[in-house]
Amino acid sequence: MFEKVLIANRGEIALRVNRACKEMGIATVAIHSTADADSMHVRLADESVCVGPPPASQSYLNIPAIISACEITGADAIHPGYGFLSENAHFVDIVTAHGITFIGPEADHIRLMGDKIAAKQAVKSLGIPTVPGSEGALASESEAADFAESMGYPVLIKAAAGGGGRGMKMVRSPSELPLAFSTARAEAKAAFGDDAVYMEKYLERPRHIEIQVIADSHGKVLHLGERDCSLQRRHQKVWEEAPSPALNVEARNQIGKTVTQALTKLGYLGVGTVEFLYEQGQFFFIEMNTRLQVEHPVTELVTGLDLVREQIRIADGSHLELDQSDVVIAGHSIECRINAENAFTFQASPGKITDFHAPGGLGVRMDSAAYAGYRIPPYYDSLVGKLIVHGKSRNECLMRLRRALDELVIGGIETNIPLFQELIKQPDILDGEYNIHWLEHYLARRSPGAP
Ligand code: MV4
Repeated sequence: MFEKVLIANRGEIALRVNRACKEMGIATVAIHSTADADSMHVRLADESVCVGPPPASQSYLNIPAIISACEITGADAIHPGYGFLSENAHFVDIVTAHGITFIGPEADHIRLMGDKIAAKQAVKSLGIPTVPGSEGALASESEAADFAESMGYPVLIKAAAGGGGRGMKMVRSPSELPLAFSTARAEAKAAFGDDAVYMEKYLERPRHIEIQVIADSHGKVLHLGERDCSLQRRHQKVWEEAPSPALNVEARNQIGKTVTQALTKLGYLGVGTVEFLYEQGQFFFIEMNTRLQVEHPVTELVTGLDLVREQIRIADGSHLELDQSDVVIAGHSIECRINAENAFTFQASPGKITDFHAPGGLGVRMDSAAYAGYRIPPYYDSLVGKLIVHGKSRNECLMRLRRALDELVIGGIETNIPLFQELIKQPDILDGEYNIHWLEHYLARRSPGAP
C-alpha cells in the first residue's frame, strides 16, 4: 500500500481524501496556495507544501510545482479530488512518467470521455443508449440542417470539447439554425480551441440521473446505483439524492447492468459516473465523468461503501472485495450544497465566517473545511460545505434534513441555507416530482429580492 499520498486539492474534498488516508494508515501531504495557508486541509495533513500564488492557474493547476511537491516529500501517489487536475489526461501522463501513481482512471479513458463526440460513439458501440443525433461532428451548416429536419425540431448543438452545459445552443426552428450553428462553432473555438460541434434531439423535460460505477484492475466492474441531480441552477447542482424518486429496482438494475457490461468491455479502471437524461422511462447517455464527484456521499450513505478508500485500494492494485449482489441500496440520502452566496441573488459572499456549527446526530453528515474564524478566499468556488442526510425512507430523510438545516449555523457570510429551507417545503420536492427545469422555473417565480 502507498506510504504517503499527496492531495492535489483544497477545501472539503481535501479533508475527505485526508480522512480516507488516515483511516488506512497512509501519511498525507497537503498542497496549498498562499491564500490557503490557514486552511483546515493544511492543518489536518501530515505535511504541506505551498505550490504558488492564489490564482488556481498558478497553484492548484501548477503541474511542475505539484510534481516537485511529490518529489520533495516522497509521496508515492496523488489523489486529485474533483475539479482542478482531476480530469487532465496530460497531468496523468506526467505523474505516471515520474513513477508516481495517479489515484484515478487511466489517461486514455480520461482523454476519450473528454471528447464528447468520441465518448458518445464509444459508449454507443458498447450498448449504452444515447440521445438520437448526428453520428459525429457536423461538417457544415447544410448537414446540420439535414439532420435537424430528419430528427425534427427542437435540436441542441453541443461542443465536442464542451460538457457540463458549456457551449450548447438550442434550435427551435429551421430559421434559427444558420445563426445557431455559426455561433456554436465560434463559441466552441473561443472557449475550447476546438470548433467541432454535434447535434442531438432536444429532450424537453428529462431528469438528470447518473450511475456511479467502480472498477478494479482485475476486470471487475460494479454499479452503485444512481443519483438524481435534476435540481440545478445554471448547470450547478444544488440538491442531489439517491436513489432517484423516479426509478424502481427493475429500471435501476437494467441500466446498471448495461453500464457495467459496457465499462467492462472498455477496460475502465477506478470510479466513474455515467450521466443520463431520463425521460418517459428511457435513458439517454450524455456524458461520462472520470472522477470522484462532489455528490459521491449520497452514494456512500445508501451503499455503506467508502468510495475514496476504494479508489486508493484500486490504484494500489487490490481487488474489489464485493460482488454486484453485495451492493444493496439501503434507505435514502439527500445532499444540499451549502454555498457562500446570497440566497436570492446568488451573488458570491466570500469573507470571514464568524460562527460555525455543523449539525449532527444519527444520519447527518457535514463535509466542510470551514470553521469559526475562517476567511473564505474570493479566488475559488463558493462551496462552504455539503450537508448530507440519510434516512430509512425518503420521508425520514426529508424530516432529518429539515431538522439538520435548522441546526446548521454559518454566521458572518451569506449562504443559500434559506433556499433549502424553502425547497424542503415545496410539494413537488416532497413528492419527488421534478425535472432539470424545475429549480430555474421555481426561482424565476420566487418573489424577487425577498425576503
Ligand atoms: C441535453 C438537454 C436536452 N436534450 N441534451 C446540460 C449539461 C450537459 N451535461 C447536458 N445538458 C443538457 N443536455 C439533450 N439532447 C438538456 C440539458 C440540460 C441539463 C441537463 C442536465 C441537468 C440540467 C440541465 C439544464 C439545462 C439543460
